[in-house]
Amino acid sequence: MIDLRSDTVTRPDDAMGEAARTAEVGDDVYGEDPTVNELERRAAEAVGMDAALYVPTGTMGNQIAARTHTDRGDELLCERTSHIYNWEVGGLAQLSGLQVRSVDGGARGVIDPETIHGELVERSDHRPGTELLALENTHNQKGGVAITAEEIDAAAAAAADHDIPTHVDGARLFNASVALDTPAPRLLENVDSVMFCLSKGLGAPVGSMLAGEEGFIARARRNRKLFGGGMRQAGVIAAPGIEALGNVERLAEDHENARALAAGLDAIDGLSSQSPDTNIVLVETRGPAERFVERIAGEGVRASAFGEHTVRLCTHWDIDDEDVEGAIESVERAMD
Ligand code: TLP
Repeated sequence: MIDLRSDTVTRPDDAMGEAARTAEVGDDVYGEDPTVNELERRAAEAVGMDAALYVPTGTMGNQIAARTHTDRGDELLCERTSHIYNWEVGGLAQLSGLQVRSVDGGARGVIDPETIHGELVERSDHRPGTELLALENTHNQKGGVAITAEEIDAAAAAAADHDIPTHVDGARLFNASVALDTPAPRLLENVDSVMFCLSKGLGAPVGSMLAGEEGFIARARRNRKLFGGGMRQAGVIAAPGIEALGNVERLAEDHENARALAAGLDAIDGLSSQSPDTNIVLVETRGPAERFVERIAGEGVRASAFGEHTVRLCTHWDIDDEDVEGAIESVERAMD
């Protein structure tokens, strides 16, 4: 089976297993797990922020960020197809009492500064007040689009004009960084917080990081406990996370494989696919996406239906160029 449903399906390698087995641990709720502390230090450095917090999932990282930046009843502005709004079980409403104002970010999923100026709501006796702008990089649902530093700067500057902070859902931030050849700290120069996942292209079995300035992370740490994410001897899972931070450059292979996959699928009658920026390939199918996913599963390829006629395939750490060739051949057979 060639599993292209997500880059979350990867298995840890021997180095990660060994790191987990030999990790020095302590109680992280007391701040005493040296491995978690080391991961938090290195993660903050990797994104050019003051401090970082280890969280079990990307979803929790995003939700803690939203909770920490806002008060109940506030509004959060985000792109219409963003993960934080569409795929996190309505957590913004359920966990933080937020109302979402979603706007169209076009083909790339970027909110332009004019839209931000026009959509932000000033707090009054009648209106909630927008208190957070959330961006996503890479943009998952738009097909792993790598948002440039200039695009992020422009959006964050528009929000900052209204004293509103910007959070980046950077589940795949390092994919953007590698694709654009822009260091992650530069991509985040003008934003207030970022979440990135160790458990996607970087290959760790579990874990994500939330980073920002010192005071923000201190408040976020309290909210992590509130959301049930205070872990104990978490060094066992943080140690593979430290290994994962060393896998950034390898992401270029996933991007190359994704481009080859998209080209191969686009050449098949009844399918179309554009060359991706990073590791996410979107394929438009003539028939229903669900049916296409079933048919290719019968030929040994797993993918995710992402819309009525859209299917997502992700390349990742367990997929090499032979798997890509094999996947294209299997899809060809399924389409016969
Ligand atoms: N996304 C998953 C699915 O939920 C769609 C995937 O397979 O891509 N932000 C973005 C942009 C994400 O794509 C994801 C995961 C998350 C946040 C949440 O991360 P986890 O799964 O660790 O909670």
